[in-house]
Amino acid sequence: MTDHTLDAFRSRCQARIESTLDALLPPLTVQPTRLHEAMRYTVLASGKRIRPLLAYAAGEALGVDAEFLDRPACAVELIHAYSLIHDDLPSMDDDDLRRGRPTCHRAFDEATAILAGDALQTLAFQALAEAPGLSAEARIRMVETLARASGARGMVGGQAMDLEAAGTPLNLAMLENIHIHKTGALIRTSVQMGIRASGDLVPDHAERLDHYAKCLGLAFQIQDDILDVEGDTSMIGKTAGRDRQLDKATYPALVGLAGAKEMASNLIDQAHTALEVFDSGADPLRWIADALLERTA
Ligand code: GRG
Repeated sequence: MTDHTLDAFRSRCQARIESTLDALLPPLTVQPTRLHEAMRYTVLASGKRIRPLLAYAAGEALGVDAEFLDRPACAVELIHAYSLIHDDLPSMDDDDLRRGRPTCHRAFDEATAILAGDALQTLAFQALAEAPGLSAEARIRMVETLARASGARGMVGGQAMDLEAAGTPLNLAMLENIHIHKTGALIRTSVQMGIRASGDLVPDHAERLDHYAKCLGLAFQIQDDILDVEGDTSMIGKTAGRDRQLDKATYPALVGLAGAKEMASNLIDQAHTALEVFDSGADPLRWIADALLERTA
């Protein structure tokens, strides 16, 4: 490993992520071009790529070559992109802006946006099923992991719980349960991709990485809530969609801003503790954990 900073690690991964996504997405020269344009419009916009970065970082901790994680890392990003398109729809959060640009249904139309999300979801599983260099067993386990994390017992379930809870008072445990599913499941899966790609694994190491990912997923959401309250840069490129208008339960609302910051910081400490047995190969995971607390967008 020649990189010694998060920036260097990120730019090394970024090139792989962007070229893999570009190669996976259907070209604009092929029909139906409007659908393909909507898919590319959303996926190739400037996201933070946290989920694919985590997959590569978990792989690095376990000595997995990055090339084996190109497809798994991008499969998670494709699911994430689909979830953002559907989350922004008028029937959900009803947002006009995403990543600093009109949301997919605003830039195209609602039907195209729904179909683009659908097609991105299936593309994610195709990308995994056809991933080169991985054993059939690794690929099927990745497909299973991603399907579970994205579906009714994972992200979609979390979104459903969130919608059902709108307007009702939530306690901390209820809020945590929503976010563990809605946001956390996919972040956990990103790390799982690195674990699944590693053939030879000490069981304790898998558990530790999974614990790291669980802490990170929750800390990510708490930090998201903190950024919304603080002001704020997190609203750049977004509109006050229904999510924010309904006065939903958030961590700062339940435990105060200082309490939320303390919770996020404790979770990052726990994430670091989980990595204690790993050598410097786990440094990218450590850098990502620290950067999460410092993020402003
Ligand atoms: C509609 C099926 C369905 C699911 C939606 C994840 C999700 C479930 C909705 C996203 C809503 C949201 C804004 C949640 C807050 C945390 C979060 C996931 C933020 C967006 O992720 P980032 O910050 O976005 O990684 P970028 O644009 O950087 O990729």
